[in-house]
Formats: sequence, structure tokens, C-alpha cells
Amino acid sequence: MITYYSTEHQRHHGVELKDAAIKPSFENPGRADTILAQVRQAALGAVQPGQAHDSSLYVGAHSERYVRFLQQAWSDWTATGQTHDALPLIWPVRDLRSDLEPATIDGRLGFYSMDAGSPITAGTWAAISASADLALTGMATVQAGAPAAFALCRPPGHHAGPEMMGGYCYLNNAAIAAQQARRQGAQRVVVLDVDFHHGNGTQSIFYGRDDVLFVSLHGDPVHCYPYFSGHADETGAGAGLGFNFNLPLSKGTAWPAYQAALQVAAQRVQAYAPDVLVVSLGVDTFEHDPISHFRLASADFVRLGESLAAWGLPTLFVMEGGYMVDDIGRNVVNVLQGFEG
Ligand code: Q9C
Ligand code: ZN
Repeated sequence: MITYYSTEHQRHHGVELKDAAIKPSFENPGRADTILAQVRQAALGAVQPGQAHDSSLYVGAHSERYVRFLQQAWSDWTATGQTHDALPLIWPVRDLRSDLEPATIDGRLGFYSMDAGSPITAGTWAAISASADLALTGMATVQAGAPAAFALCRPPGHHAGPEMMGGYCYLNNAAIAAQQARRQGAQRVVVLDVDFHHGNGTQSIFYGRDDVLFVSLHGDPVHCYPYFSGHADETGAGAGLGFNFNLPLSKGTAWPAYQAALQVAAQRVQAYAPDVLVVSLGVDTFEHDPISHFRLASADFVRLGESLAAWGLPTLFVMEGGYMVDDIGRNVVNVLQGFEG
């Protein structure tokens, strides 16, 4: 299958707060480059650049004002005399006002985020817009008749909501691709999220809609990030009621329980009869991932790919998380080769 990749991701390399210190983020440029190296070594197929798309195509998954915020955040930040990465430090939780958009960047960073995990850097917009464009390009390929494509997106996207960055995510690449599939004539789209962390952003974007079914297997939010989203009783709202399906799994989940949950997901997806499948492909379910708590072995990722192939749907794989940099390339390629059979 074709892999879509852009070197623009290298312009985004940020920090995170860990052990009471600012450290280089687990979400680093080496991730995408090691995956690319493995794609090449395995001769998975052609590697191509994405096509540039107008940022208006990100609207739908996101609000127009949020996209504008992302585009302007670095220049707004540097205009205040700052030269280091911008991190939010205050959020409009419960009793605070969340209906008014602040005018200054310190307020706007908190207004448009859920945590301090998504720094704004000089290269962030270049990287995130290129990443979303890879997902859009991949979707165009699948809608033109390819059985599958791989968008090697970095930064990842699934924590990013309609008006919110967080968890290393800014633009929700998978949701942007799903929305584009609808624009281009798909009647029903499924986003299946197999990243270890719940895809709260994707859930949020489609929560009130029945034209995109969101299905997610993830660490139970009782114990796992993002803590405030991903429970089984989140099933959608209004027209979307019944079109959001969360399968939270215990810490330590290994392949047998994972496979069982995947079969439950498969039944829901089959009943929905989608035209196209978007897979939010995180490999932080790996047993040696440094920030996650499942126990999938490298060989299990082949089985995951085989299982998804049996769904028989045109499929766009969109890269999400996975932080054991030495192994993520092999694990991703295992899924894609398992899918191709
Ligand atoms: N000590 C994705 O996989 N930090 N985002 C968790 C770890 C945030 C993960 C705390 C993890 C975000 C796309
Ligand atoms: Zn993750």
C-alpha cells in the first residue's frame, strides 16, 4: 500500500512536563522517521508526499476560530517577547467561564486546550497542517479505489477536539479525513481507534452525528489518560445516540482480551455497513511502551492487521501514538503487512 509522508513533521519538536521538569516530549521526530525507515525496509509500497490542502478543509472536524488560533498561535506568542515553546497553564474548568474567548495568547492557549501536552513551537503549524494533508491525501487515494493507504501522520491527532488541542495532538487527522470522505460522497464512515489512549477528540467531533460511527478500544479512563473521557456509557447524543462505541479495557490487557474486544467492535461496524474505514493507528498498546499499560507483543500487531482486513472495507490508516521508538516501526509495519495478507 502507499505510504504518505512529509518531512515537515520535523519542524515540530516540543517539550512536556515530566517529573517536575521540562523534558523533550515522548512525541518526537524520531518516531515518524523510524516508522518510515521500516516501511522502506519492508518494501511495503511507494512512499509519496501529501498534497497541500486548503485549511478550510480542516473546518468541520474543527471550528474555524480554532484553526485560526493554531495558525496564529506562534506569532501571537512571540509578539509578547517569548522565544521558547508556548504551553497553556490555566483552563476553564467547571466553575470558570468557558463561553468567552480571551483576547490574549496566555488565555487563548488555555481556552483551546485540555492539558499542557501540546506545546506550540515555531514549526508547529507547518507540521500539523502537513500532517492533516497526509490524511486528506490518503483518503483521496482510498476514495479513488485503492483498497488501503497509510498516512504517516505526525503530530498525531485523536485527542484534538472541535476546539481543543492536547495529548500531543492539534489537528485531528483521522476526523479531518472522515469528514472529507463524507464531503466526497461516502454515506457512512467508521473511525476505529486502536491507540492505547481514548480518542476523546474524535469522539467529541462526531458525538452528535450518526454519519460517522466512532469505535474505540483503549485503557479504561478510571486508570488511564485522558481520564475524563472514554467510558462505556458515552454512547452519543441526539442524532448521534448509539453511534459512539467505547470499549475500555483493563490495564495489562494482552492479545486474547484485546482480540475479544475487537470482535465486539467488528460486529458493531458490520451492522453499520460503512463505505469506508479510518483506523486511528496507535501502537502504544505495545508491551514495552513507556507511557501505556497494555501488553501486545510485536506479533500481535500482525494479527490486528489480519483482523481488520477481514472487515473487507476500503481502509485509511492514520498514524497516532506509540512511543517505544526502537519498536514502533516494526509494529506499524506488522499491522499493515497483516492487513495486506
Ligand atoms: N506519564 C497519544 O498517544 N501523557 N497521546 C500521559 C504519561 C499524555 C498520548 C502521561 C499522553 C498522550 C496520541
Ligand atoms: Zn496514545
